Amino acid sequence: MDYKGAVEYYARYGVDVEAALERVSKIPVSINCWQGDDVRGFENPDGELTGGIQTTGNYPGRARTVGELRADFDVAASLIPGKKRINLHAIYLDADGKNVGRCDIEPRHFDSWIDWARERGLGIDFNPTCFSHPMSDSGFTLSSPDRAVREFWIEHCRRSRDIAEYIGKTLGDTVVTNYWVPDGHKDTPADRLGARQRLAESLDEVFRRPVDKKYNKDAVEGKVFGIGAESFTVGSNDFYLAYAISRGVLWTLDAGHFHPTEFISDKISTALLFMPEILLHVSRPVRWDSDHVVTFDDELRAIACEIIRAGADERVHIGLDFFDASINRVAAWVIGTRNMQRALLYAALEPSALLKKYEEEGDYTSRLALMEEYKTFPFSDVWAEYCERASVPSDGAWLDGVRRYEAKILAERR
Ligand code: RNT
Ligand code: ZN
Repeated sequence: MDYKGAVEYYARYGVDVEAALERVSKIPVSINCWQGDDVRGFENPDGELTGGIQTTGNYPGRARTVGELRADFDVAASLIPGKKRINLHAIYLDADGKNVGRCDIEPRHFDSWIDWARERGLGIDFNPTCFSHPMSDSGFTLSSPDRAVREFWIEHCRRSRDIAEYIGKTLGDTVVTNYWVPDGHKDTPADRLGARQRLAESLDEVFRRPVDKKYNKDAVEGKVFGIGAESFTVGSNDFYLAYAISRGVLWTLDAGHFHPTEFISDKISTALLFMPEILLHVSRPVRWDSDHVVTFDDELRAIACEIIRAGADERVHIGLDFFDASINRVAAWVIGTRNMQRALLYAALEPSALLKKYEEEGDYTSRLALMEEYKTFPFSDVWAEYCERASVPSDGAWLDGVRRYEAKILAERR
């Protein structure tokens, strides 16, 4: 089938393909900068990744400098359709090779990122980095029993928030700042309440200064466990759900931060009923919070469908969170982000009005029949059109571009 044929095909099910293309082209996807260099950043690139998260693999070509990371990102972005943002961590500062501490970071260390993003029409999102640092070696940051440790991380988070607001103001855009801390116990704790109370109090300190929500929105991310923190995570999902609702900040749902049969797609509708906005970390957990590259799987499509069906295009901020060091990292960005875009388009083309009608009528047979038939609608023709209009390859030919870049540039990085 060609595009025209596909438009007619979808129309028979009440789906306006042109409207779907238009809609999806406006939904930004925030691309995780940390896929480009295995979450190392430029503060101390030779340091160890800690905090209970891990990259595995030693594929050659990791970006080692700000310049390399940006060049790699440009190649990836040129192969991805749709609206893009870049998600930065505080450790990706540009300090001209100088060593700047976590509590010494300033807005100016991100000026070159702002210029770079502005030239490309990219939005920026931000994260304080509360791991990979001697002050987090105890396994605790904002919830540490040691006041000096807590104060150190409160200061780092405050500075990160100031930087985010500055980025938002300078770009005339809204930055979403996500707070994730690794705090947890390897073994059964004796005082869960105390730790959670300290975390809540520290976060309240971080958020004390009123911020202009036009320029910065804060989001808090919980999880189940991390490596070395298997028994207890201070910032559990429930903790942050309650915190987000009571403090009016965004709740972050990371697809890898739940038990293996628990899915974030099912949580989106609940969140939308009780809070104005949320942040997603779209990831792919394989047996654990492994942060595999996002694939076009059932859960990814379900996540996209929940956003689209709810009309929550502007209330759900989509961020990607994966880091795979075992494959070409530029390709990893392209694969994961194209899949997110692909899923959004797939969702926008769903004959949802008809499906909802069947459901209201109690006609579950028709609902199931159409849901299954929909899976093989001529989606690839519409996706190809979407890519062509965005001047990016519509099929796997994008890999040729990455391979050329690999041979010329990445292979030289030894
Ligand atoms: C860790 C969280 C967190 C990080 C990134 C690097 O489990 O998912 O979001 O992956 O901030
Ligand atoms: Zn995450």
